[in-house]
Order: sequence, then C-alpha cells, then structure tokens
Amino acid sequence: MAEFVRYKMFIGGKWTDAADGEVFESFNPFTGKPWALIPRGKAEDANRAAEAAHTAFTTGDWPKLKAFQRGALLRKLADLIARDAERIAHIEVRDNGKLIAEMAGQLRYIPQWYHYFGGLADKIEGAVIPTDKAEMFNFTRHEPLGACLGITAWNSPLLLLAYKLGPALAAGNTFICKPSEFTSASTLEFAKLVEEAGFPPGVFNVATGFGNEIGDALVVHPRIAKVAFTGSERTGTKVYERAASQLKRVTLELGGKSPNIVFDDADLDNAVKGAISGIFAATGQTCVAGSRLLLHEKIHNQFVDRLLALASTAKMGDPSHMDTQVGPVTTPPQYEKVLNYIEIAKGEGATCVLGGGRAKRPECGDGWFVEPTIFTGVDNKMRIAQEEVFGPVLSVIPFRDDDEALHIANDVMYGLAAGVWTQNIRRALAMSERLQAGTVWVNTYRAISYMTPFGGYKRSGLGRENGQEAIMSYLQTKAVWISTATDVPNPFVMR
Ligand code: TXE
Repeated sequence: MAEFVRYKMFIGGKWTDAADGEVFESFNPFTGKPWALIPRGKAEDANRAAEAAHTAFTTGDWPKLKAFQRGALLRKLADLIARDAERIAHIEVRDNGKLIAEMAGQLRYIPQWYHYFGGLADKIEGAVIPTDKAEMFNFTRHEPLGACLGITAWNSPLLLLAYKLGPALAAGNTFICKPSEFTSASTLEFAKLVEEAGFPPGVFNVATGFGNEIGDALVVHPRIAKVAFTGSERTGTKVYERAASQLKRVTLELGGKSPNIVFDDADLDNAVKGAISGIFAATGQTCVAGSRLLLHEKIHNQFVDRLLALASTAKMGDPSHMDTQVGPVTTPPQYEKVLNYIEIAKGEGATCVLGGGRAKRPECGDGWFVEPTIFTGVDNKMRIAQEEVFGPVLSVIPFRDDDEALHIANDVMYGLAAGVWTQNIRRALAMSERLQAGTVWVNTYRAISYMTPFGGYKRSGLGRENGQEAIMSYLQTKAVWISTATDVPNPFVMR
C-alpha cells in the first residue's frame, strides 16, 4: 500500500489528532487515489478549537499586542508564504487537481493579502464626536469581535482563507479555519507557517472534518462570534440560519451564474479569450465562472466558430505540468454533478457543440476529467442557464439589443459577477451600472485583488471581502462618553 501523509489538526498551538482518533482520506483528483489522512474532528474537537481561540482572544500575549505588532506578524507570515509558495502550490495541485500554472501564481500573490491587511492593522481609527452635550467628551473605538470562524470551500482553499484571515487578525480577532473535507492539506501546511511566524498559540487554529459534523458544531458554538463562509448557496443558507439562532455575525460568499456579455462592437479576439478564461480556467470550478455567454445575434455564429477553434485546442492532463490548461474536477460528487448537468442540458434541448461528457483521453488517466463543453441554443429559463454547475460547461445565449442582454443577464437568482465586452465607453458604463452583480469586468474577466471589495448581490452572498471595507466586518464599534462635569445633574432625566 502506498505511503500516506498523515496530517494533524492545529489547535491552541498544538498538533493534534481528532479526540476519537478518526481520520478520513484525501484524494488526488488526477490519479483518483488517496494520498493523505486527515483528522475527522467532531463536536469535542470543535469545542477544543473554540475554547482555544477564545482563550487566545481574552488572555495571553495576543490581546496585549499593539496594532503595529499584529501588522508585523502578518507581514512576517506573508514572507513565509512567499518563501514556501512553490512547495505549497504542489501540495494543492496534488490534493485539489488545480493547475500548477495557476497555483504557482496564486501562491506568489497570496502574500499580498497579509501585507495589505498587516498594513491596515494600525490604521483602525475611531472618531471624536463633536457632541451636543455640555461637559462631555465622546469618542468611538473599533474593537475586535472575538473568535471568528472561517469555513472555506475546496476550489481555492488558501485564497479564500486569505480573504478572511487577513482582516480578522489585522482587526485583533482570533480565528479557526474549517477547510473543506475535500482539500484540507494546504490549510494544514499553511498553519505550519503561522506557527513559524510566531503568532501566540490559539490565535489561528485549523479544525478539520466534515461540514455536518465539526463544521456545524463550530457554527453554533457559543464562543464563536462570527462566521465567514465560502461555499454553495444551499450550505450558506443553512449556515446563516444556524448562526442566526445565536445572533452571530455572518458573511457569505456563495455561488454565481455569471453572464459574460459580448456586444457586436467588441474586440472579438480578446472577447473569445475572455469567454474561455471565464469558463474553462480552473476547470470552471470558480464562483465567478462566466458560465452564461451572452452573444449579440450579429456576431453569434462567427463568435461560436472562433470559440470552438480555441476551446478545442485546450490541453488537458496532468495538472502538475506547466503547459496543462484544463485539469480534473476536484471531487467525485462534483464530477458526477457536472456530468449530470450535461445530460440535463441535452434533455432540455440545448445543442452540444463541444465536449459533452467524460474525457477519455489517454493523458487524463484515471482522473476525474470532463471534456470542455459548450451548449448553444440555450434559453435563459433552462436549468443549465439558471443553476450553478461549477465545471467546464458553457451555455451560449443570443440577444438582440442592450435591453435584452441586461434582462437576460439579471434574470437569475445570483449576482456575483458579470463581464461586458464592448469598445463603447457609454455602453460599458451603462451596463456596469445596471448589472446586478458585485463585480463587473469590462473587457477583462476574473481579475481579483486584495484591495478591491468582493462579494455578491442577491443570493450570491452577504457582505464584502477584500479591500478596506472588509476589515469593518471583523470589528464592532463602541461609543465612549466621559463626563467632565464636576457634579451629576438631575438623575431622573436623560442627559
Ligand atoms: O460545498 P458546501 P460542497 C458549489 C458547487 C458544488 C456545491 C457543493 O456547485 O457542487 O457547492 O460543494 C462546509 N455547517 N460550490 O459540498 O457544502 C464544508 O465542509 C458548517 C460553490 O463542497 O457549500 C466546506 O468546508 N459547514 C462554491 C464548506 O462548508 C458546513 C465553492 C463548503 O461546502 C456544513 C464550493 C454545515 N452544515 C462549492 N456543510 C463557490 N461558489 O465558490 C458543509 N459545510
């Protein structure tokens, strides 16, 4: 039997097994074989993690640190991530099936989150209120919330963690990450760097296991002050309900069914590349996937021809090869789900013009590969146009004019992102104003930065991650009133 890497959880600064010793296997999506064992934490482990994070928040060195010292620790962590970027990128490729070409770039970029939020740590300023009351000094302080929980999805574990952990720690909170049970390894590797950076024990914890076991136990744990979640709309709704039962703060980054709209005045060469990167990059497993391609009727046919010409050359295979362009689907349930949606689309009468099933190419081995798939003749009412597939499956929908494009684009329950391809600045501005989405890209797609707010309209989520705004969702405001009067006025009336 092959050697397994056996991981431990990171709780209260210690590496530990689950209380009952149970483990589960983590699989390599390219080989379809297990390679690592991960502790299967449950309620008792959730309790240990929540208590450790709470203790670190209330006692010990962390609450004593000055804001600039928290910032310095975050910057040190950033440098360690940069140092180990390549090693961790390879672990993610093995555990997740993501392309090394994408992961190497992502791991080199992630340190910026910790530099940026490290820099913000000592810029959290309250205000002095020019109060209307005589002999009174009134000011506000922004204080951390306590132990925060980050629940991450499998598609980009360390990037999604950076969105949450950077602002949480900069604001002075402590943190528990519950990574997806499909891809826990990179977060556990990351925890080694947090330890090396010298954060006090319990400031950052990783609690591994299944969502309905340790995940739910953490969400409802009384020590947890806030839940920041990335994942499906369905689970996000459940987490929101469970957290609401204890009035916890919640931010949610959920799915999307993002429109990528190409007008007849667009630079078509660039738009074709934008359409491809919108749906086939990361094997379509991104929340911002441009899974609905809206094409103006005048350019529809020639655009589809160009799209097919480029998409059919996509190189599939081993994600650890730098020149691979489409890797495997990350999990077996996701693999089945994507294949099922392809059948649904066929059943709904959409025309499959590329792919349309499992990839049986020799270079795909035993991996969970789906052929890059394109459907034309899609009506926006079809399930393939309304539901998140989260795979390399594109729905092409024609439109006649700007109003119709806008109507189709907004006619879904989601509102995470949208792309617009046009050379007309008036049209670009009008569309970016009227599209119901948290991000609008014009003549580009999938641009994301630590300094730009990110989040969803409608059922794509609640709150924003990244940018200066993000830090406020990890803070609460306290108003302080100090009387400078020498005696207390009439105690029976409000001051
Ligand atoms: O996600 P879940 P899954 C979509 C995608 C995919 C579907 C299901 O369409 O097919 O979601 O994927 C934790 N209490 N996206 O099952 O269930 C879970 O352990 C607390 C889109 O992986 O949303 C994991 O850590 N936590 C998405 C995290 O929630 C719970 C990215 C996400 O799991 C829990 C991923 C519970 N009761 C999937 N149940 C995007 N839009 O980026 C689960 N979890």
